Amino acid sequence: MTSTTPIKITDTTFRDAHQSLMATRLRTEDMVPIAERMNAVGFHSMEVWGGATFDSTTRFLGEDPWERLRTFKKLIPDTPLQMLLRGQALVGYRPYSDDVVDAFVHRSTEAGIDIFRVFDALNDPMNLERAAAAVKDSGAHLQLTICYSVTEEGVLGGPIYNLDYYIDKARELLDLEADSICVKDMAGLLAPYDSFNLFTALKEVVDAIEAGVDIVDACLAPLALRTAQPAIEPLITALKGTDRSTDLDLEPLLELGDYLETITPKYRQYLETPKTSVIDARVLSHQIPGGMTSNLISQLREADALDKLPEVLEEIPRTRKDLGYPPLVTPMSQMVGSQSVTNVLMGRYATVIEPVREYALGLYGQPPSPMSDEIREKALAGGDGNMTPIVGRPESWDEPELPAARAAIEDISNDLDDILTYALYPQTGGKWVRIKHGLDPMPDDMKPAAPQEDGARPDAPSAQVQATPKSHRARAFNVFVDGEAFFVEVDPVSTGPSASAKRGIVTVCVP
Ligand code: 3PY
Repeated sequence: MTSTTPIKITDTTFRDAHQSLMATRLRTEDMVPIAERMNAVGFHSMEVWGGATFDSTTRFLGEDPWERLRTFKKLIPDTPLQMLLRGQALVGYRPYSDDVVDAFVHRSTEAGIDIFRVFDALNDPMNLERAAAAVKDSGAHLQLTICYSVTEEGVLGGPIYNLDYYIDKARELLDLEADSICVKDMAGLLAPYDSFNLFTALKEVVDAIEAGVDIVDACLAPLALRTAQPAIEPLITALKGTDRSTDLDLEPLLELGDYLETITPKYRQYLETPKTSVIDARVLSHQIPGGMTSNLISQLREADALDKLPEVLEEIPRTRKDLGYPPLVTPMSQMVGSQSVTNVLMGRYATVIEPVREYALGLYGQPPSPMSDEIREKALAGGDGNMTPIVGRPESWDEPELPAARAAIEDISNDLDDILTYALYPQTGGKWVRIKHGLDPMPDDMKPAAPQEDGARPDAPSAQVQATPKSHRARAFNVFVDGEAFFVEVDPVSTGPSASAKRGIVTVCVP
């Protein structure tokens, strides 16, 4: 059968796949070798930038995010490049001023972005407006996003996340002149029949533009599934011979997958999972998207309380309810996760974290359902006295932030790339700008590791061994290296989202 309406694929391998599966640690040097072949596949688009990649490159990888994007543009000239933009929060965790939003969007377009997928964690159009206008102004494709969420029932419907809610949202996005609309199902919650009903209803509203499910996100098999996206390869096979067949060849994709298999051992510490199952059916109740898991685990680990993870997973739906059922996506996922951890460790709302206070003040927009009065009062009671909630656009967004950023690094650089990096992340971005311009050395832990079978860093001054402590909170181990016994006291090495410490295995370096 010839395909009359082929499904198009947005490949996420270079962005959301590794963000979801390996804490956004995939380095440019490991993507470059296949970039030209990815360009030749025939994807509708490739999501290669945005989300957490900006933060991760500057904070952990010692890479310039702008240079990464320009490199991709050179190697991938024929496939539209796509980025994920968090509305007014851009690629950060708080809303920025309008001048930063405008400059960031225009600079991203110049550097190579063709399609901006713009979302807001609260689905509040106020947080999308400025970024949407900037994208239109820059001439790029504006893909506006509805974050898909459900309440405890786990299905489409009920008083908040029902069909009317999503149809209203779609209308709001059309008012913002969306070129296409994306339904973002961060944690894989959308059930098949709900999906059918949702897209049938949306189709009626958005018939002026591309209707129905035309494009799906997927990624190459080695970085697929678990907390990442579905794999492209079985999708192609499953649709073969139907009128939605993709027109993509399987063979080149298999070769690209073979390449990824050769580099993934370097990232083993992020990929390792304490569970055998690739399916986490509990996601239907805790609703935690992939990227949030790593944050939770590192926060608990820092507090030496990894054993509290099950309690935190139970607390998250309660905290989310208190805050008015925000969809769990950045930055709300971080906010709900951090407040839940605080609630478990210190007692419920004994401490209200600053972002929750700002949220209660209305600085993040309006929640889908009202926040609990009791929690709002608690949040506002602990502030600086100026605690009257605002409705509508915060005035602070009108106050330019770029001049201060420009002034802060004027002795180092006057390149807009660097000014924006600093404006978004004054601490970690600022540190990176100093490293980039040779004022500070590149820290060892930012340097790339060369490929090795066992995933160990070749430059590590020590042997790497595995030791099994008596409890996962243990700090002292008996370990054997080449048959010789050592007694060591260590902190578990950060293992990213996979938290191998949960099953009591840590990797230690023995001097
Ligand atoms: C991000 O905001 O980085 C996301 O990937 C949200 O899904």
